[in-house]
Amino acid sequence: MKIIITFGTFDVFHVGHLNILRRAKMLGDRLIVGVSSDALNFHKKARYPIYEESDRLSIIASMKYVDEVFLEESLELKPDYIKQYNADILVMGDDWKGKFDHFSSLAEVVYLERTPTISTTSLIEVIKKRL
Ligand code: C2G
Repeated sequence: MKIIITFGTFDVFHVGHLNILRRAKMLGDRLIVGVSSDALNFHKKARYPIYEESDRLSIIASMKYVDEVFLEESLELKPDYIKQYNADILVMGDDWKGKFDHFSSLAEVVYLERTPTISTTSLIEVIKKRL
């Protein structure tokens, strides 16, 4: 049984999010997703997500590729989450390339290519322009 773990905010869910979850699941048997809390997001990006954490958790939990979700409360807790969920592989998009290499003694670290052109930020800009 190979366990995969990945993390993200997954705000304003889009096909780039779907693609990474699908490809992450293909690397193993069980996919666990840490969804960044609203507070963590504010800490990282100085703004709250559009969708609140309980909705983001529900959306991710409903994905057929996802076996379990939990709330990621702190970036510093990654090693604890990896151990807690017995993860064999940590998957992140390649915008994080190199940033998690130091966890390679705990789990294999794999960066998957991001889906080009789409992002939550660009979607918000497009929506704003159309208003
Ligand atoms: N992603 C992608 N392609 C896109 C946009 C996002 O593959 N066009 C991936 C990101 O690389 C990430 C995941 O989707 O692996 C979630 O993206 P975000 O919600 O932007 O996650 P982020 O805010 O970077 O949070 O602890 C780490 C953080 O929680 C990651």
